[in-house]
Amino acid sequence: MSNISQCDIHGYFDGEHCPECEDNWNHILSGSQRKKVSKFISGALRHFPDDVGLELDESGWVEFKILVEVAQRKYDDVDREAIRAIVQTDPKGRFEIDGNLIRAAYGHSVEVDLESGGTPVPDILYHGTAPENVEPIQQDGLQPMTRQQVHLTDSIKEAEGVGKRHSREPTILHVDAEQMINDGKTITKRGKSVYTVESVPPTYISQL
Ligand code: HQG
Repeated sequence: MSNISQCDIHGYFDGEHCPECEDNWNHILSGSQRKKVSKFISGALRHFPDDVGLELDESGWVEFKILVEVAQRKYDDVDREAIRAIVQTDPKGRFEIDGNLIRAAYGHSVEVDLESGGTPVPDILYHGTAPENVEPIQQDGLQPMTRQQVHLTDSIKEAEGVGKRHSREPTILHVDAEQMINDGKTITKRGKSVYTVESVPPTYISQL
């Protein structure tokens, strides 16, 4: 991940040079620290809130300032501004802010009730997985496994990236989202390019 900097005029940005103008910027966080802290706050909001003393409400929200305190217990040099910068520049839109509250946009294994529907969904979505999962997926469909939802994307490239977390040569599956919606299933956009759904029965899945 690249460093995060801040421009006095245009706000936080990736790298060292403001995309809008060439000057007036300050260093906020190194790429390596950004990655570590981002993983930690994602994990805290998605998987282990209890372990770090966070109490999420039923929709997954927690006060931003409490999340900052929790992150500071582990990384004593991060401050409110560093976390805000991580959240605002996240390439996948992993976090949502609402007033003084923050939550993970998707990816939860803890039970949360995120509101569903309401955003347009492309006709075809993609899912990258390990080749050895393809047979069981053709049998049982895509299941949430340890998470609350199945995660799909509108980008083949991103599906490849997701699949590479599971296998060096991932398989990309096509999901007929249009047909699923016509059949009454709810698919919801989360973050910038992730779409979640309760499950995907095999009939909607084909291989790229
Ligand atoms: C597989 C990341 C056998 C499924 C990504 C996947 C994503 C089955 C694995 C988000 C199966 C679960 C989630 C079945 C599904 N039989 N295997 N019936 N059904 N599987 O990590 O989708 O970068 O829980 O194919 O971008 O890989 O962290 O899900 O391989 O959006 O923000 O079971 O996490 O986002 O793996 O990734 P995961 P995922 P971040």
